[in-house]
Amino acid sequence: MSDKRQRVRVQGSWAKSTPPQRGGTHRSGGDAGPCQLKAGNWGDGQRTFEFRQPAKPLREVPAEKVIEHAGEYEISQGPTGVSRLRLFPGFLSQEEADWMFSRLYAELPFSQKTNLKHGQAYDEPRLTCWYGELPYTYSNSTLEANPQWHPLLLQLRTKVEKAAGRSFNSLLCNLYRDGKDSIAWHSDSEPSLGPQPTIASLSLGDTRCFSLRKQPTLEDGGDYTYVERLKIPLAHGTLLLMEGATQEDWQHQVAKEYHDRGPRINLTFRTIYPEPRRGGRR
Ligand SMILES: O=C(O)CCC(=O)C(=O)O
Repeated sequence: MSDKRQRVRVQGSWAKSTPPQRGGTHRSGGDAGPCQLKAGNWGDGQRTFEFRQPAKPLREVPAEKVIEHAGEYEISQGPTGVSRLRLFPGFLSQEEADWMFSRLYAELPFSQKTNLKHGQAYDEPRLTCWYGELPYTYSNSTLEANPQWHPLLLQLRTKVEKAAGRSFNSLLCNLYRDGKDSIAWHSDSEPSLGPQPTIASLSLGDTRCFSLRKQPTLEDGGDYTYVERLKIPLAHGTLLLMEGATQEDWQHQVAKEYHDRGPRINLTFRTIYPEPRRGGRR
């Protein structure tokens, strides 16, 4: 087993794990199954079975783990370094989170961003707005610089910087209007974010499930079947920090949900460095 697939080391605590998905244990190839009909017994009404070891060892699909308690979680360690999450449920009090959500929902200039993939334009399934001295390009489309921060966002930035122990010069705001809005698997690894970026993500409004999946090893060649998976319910007023190699070694998403969900605002504070303009890697 390579370094990247070492067991996760955790300083906080895992809340619980959900049962394996997609069928639990998988047999990865091999043409001799564990059971085979014995030749010569056809038609006599008494079939017997002979056990044979599978040609290849069985491989477990790791159970998805849930993180829901405050703490610091080293989710992996590898040649690229440690991937770390820090979770602060109740970072904002209920009362604070309530009035901040109402004001930001009413006052932020959310709009539809259109991206480009394989020459095809598509609308993101959510609304966004961007704050920062520099533009931000991802998915072959650019959010222009917007240095006029909303005063409430400046207040929140100071509070988030204190918790993170570092400063941020930019903010991507996402509005998920309902459960159908989402963000697909990606990592925040655009060159303008520099190496090993820290992303500070503050959630307001309805709870949505934030999922992470490990990048597959080279030998798995892009197959995510056996990768480690994590799930974090991001509730009103929760702050999540993604640090170290997290953007290099993991991807994240907020999937669509098919039951009622109210609106949710997610504020992701980042630091952007100047770079020649080109498309991101989402
Ligand atoms: O809404 C979230 O919690 C995640 C947002 C996100 O992944 C992003 O803006 O890159």
